[in-house]
Amino acid sequence: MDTLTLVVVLAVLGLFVVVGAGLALVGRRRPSSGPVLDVRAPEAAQAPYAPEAPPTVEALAPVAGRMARLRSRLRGSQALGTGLLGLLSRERLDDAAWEEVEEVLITADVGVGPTRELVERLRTRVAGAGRRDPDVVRALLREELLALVGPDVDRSLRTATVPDGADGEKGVRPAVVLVVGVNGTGKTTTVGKLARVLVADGRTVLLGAADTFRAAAADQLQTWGDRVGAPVVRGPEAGDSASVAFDAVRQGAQGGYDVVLVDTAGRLQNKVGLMEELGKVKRVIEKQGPVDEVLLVLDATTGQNGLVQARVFADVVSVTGIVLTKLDGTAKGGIVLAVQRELGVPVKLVGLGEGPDDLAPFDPEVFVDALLGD
Ligand SMILES: Nc1nc2c(ncn2[C@@H]2O[C@H](COP(=O)(O)OP(=O)(O)OP(=O)(O)O)[C@@H](O)[C@H]2O)c(=O)[nH]1
Ligand SMILES: [Mg+2]
Repeated sequence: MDTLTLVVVLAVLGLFVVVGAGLALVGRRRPSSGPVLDVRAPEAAQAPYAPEAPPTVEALAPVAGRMARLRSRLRGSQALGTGLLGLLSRERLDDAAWEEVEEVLITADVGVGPTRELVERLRTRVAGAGRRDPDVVRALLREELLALVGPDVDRSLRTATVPDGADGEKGVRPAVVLVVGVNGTGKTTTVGKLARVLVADGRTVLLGAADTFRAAAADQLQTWGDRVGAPVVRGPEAGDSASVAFDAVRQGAQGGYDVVLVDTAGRLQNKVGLMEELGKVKRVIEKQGPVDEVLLVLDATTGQNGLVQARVFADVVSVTGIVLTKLDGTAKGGIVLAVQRELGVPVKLVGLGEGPDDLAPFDPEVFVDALLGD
């Protein structure tokens, strides 16, 4: 083989190597199975570590007129109104009939005192009216029930910031709301729902998880807070609930919040030690300033037992408003009347379901109309 042949052979071999390598490269880029779509977004493929995204804050339902919108949930309580209307429209309205009226009221948890008062007034007015056609009776009953509920009572929640004259400065401090009640009445749920109401109203809200008894309690509150963007002040598990409450109020003031809502642990009203502890929670908060609202949460389905609870709590923490929960699950709406009478404290909010927007400012007219099935 002369030199020229050798050069030609080497050149051809070189060409094969180059072409082969080129084809191999192309082959690797484009597999034989045809075009491939890379489903990974380029950023995802290269994204650096990112902490968990913050929870999405929910859109909130308007608060005004909420009880009217949720009125159908009061269907259970309608038995009271329709029962009364039926009795009052009877042909003969003798003593026995009036006793039945009393029975209906007592059975619906109206309570003995308010029942007597209502029956007396109705007797007088029915006698005075002369005629008893359904419209007249209904109008009378509506008026008297409404008078008993108290249409003009101030039911507003003190949740606006409060002028703070401390140290001669003209600042404001957050309104402080303490939520109390026996186990399972709906305290935490109410704090969560109320936070939504306030946030929807444009307030900034800080939550205090002063229920340090149950490990899950602070988490439950946190879930509510996250949904509306309200931070939660927590303490160590089984820690001192009064100090968590104190911290929450302090951080609320330092952070310039409008409202601090403090959730507390459920406790039985007959457990003296626990009730004393609740008194301490309030006193410790008051070292920084007054508590503006003490909301007692009562489960409407527990009836007269709720009144016993109410009395004891009122003695320990001087309640300023009642939240009557689970009114959607009872035929005994009369508890509204009884508890106000018992404590001389208005029902300010009612729970009408388990949904996040099922807490409504109490509206006496809507309530009485719902009782009468209007
Ligand atoms: N149907 C109905 N259920 C309610 C209402 N309010 C609260 N609940 C339910 O009652 C149950 C207890 O509610 P919580 O808020 O955990 O009660 P709590 O008072 O904080 O309980 P403890 O912290 O254990 O004392 C939950 O299942 C709530 O969904 C209401 O207005 N209607
Ligand atoms: Mg709770």
